[in-house]
Amino acid sequence: MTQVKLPDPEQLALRILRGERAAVASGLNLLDNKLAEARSRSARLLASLSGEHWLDAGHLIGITGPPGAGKSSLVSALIRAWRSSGRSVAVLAVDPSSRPELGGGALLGDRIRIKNSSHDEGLFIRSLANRNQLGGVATEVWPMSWLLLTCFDIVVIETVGVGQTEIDIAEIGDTVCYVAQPASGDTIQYLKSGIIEIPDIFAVNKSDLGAAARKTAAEIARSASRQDRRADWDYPVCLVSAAMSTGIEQFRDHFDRHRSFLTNAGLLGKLRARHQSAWVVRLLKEEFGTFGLELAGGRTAVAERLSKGVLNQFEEYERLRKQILSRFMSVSRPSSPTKKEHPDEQAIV
Ligand SMILES: Nc1nc2c(ncn2[C@@H]2O[C@H](COP(=O)(O)OP(=O)(O)OP(=O)(O)O)[C@@H](O)[C@H]2O)c(=O)[nH]1
Ligand SMILES: [Mg+2]
Repeated sequence: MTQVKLPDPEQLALRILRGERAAVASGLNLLDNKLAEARSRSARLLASLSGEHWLDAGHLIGITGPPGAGKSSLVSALIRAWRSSGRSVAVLAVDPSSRPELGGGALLGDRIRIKNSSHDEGLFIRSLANRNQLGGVATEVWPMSWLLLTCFDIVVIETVGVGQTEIDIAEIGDTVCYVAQPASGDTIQYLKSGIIEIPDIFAVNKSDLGAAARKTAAEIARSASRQDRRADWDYPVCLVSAAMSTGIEQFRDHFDRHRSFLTNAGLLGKLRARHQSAWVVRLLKEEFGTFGLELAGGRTAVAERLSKGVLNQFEEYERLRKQILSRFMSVSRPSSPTKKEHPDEQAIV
């Protein structure tokens, strides 16, 4: 097996901050690499990229919704609107790898790419197979989004909503948008579930279908207004058509409005800090289970430590990870040295 040479993290960070495409791609590869050496380099890379500005740089947007609702088409339309106002955009398209209806064809990211110029320097698209068996968003997506936030104005994560995905995306994005399919069972299910509490913006795509789209928009507006949520945000429901390019500018403006709302209310930094903690806790739990988390002091203690202004959560994660591993070793270490001579006995412990 050929060994891939891992990049020097500090040098790579400098190149990423200069906006070099190849460096961004190689940074994402590093973050996606699970080998021990890659992980420690990832933490160094993110440490070099981080700083106070992390808490208010760019805009991280999650777009979710049922299969085929038109998420990729809408992202393409939004990209054109953002690019025409001079803003740079990065997209992470999370592909549910096990979807047979895709027939092994184009990855979601490729579909977006086809509709936009692949030679545009202000646009970066990466497809990511979702390896999370439980249908949620894989934990790599979060640090990847953060890397992209250091060099793009807007970072979009597109995922197919399957319950857990929406919950996960709400722990990543500054703004979450749900794209509904007119007159679909998925949307009705969605309205009945508690998940409707998550999105900040709703879009009913395919408004060119007429009455069905209008009816769905009215149903969503009714359900959304019944939710006991923030009184100071209006949870807009937009009727849009990616195919006909209608309603796109107003739709784009709601994203800006939501970001301004978060900043003006002093919520953006707090939200991101909370998302950082949630990510560390989730990753530790995924890797070591509840027992591992207990060895690090328990969920509440970890979240509390992280909320005390520790800026680089990635280094904090590595530190906690080492702490858990060393505690694991001391818990599982046999108390009597003679046990070493009886491997069968140790197996029982
Ligand atoms: N009539 C109509 N069709 C649309 C519109 N937008 C997208 N579509 C069609 O809907 C289908 C799905 O579009 P996508 O953009 O791939 O939808 P998606 O939600 O990203 O789909 P997945 O990522 O596969 O879940 C395609 O056949 C599009 O051509 C629209 O505004 N009107
Ligand atoms: Mg798509």
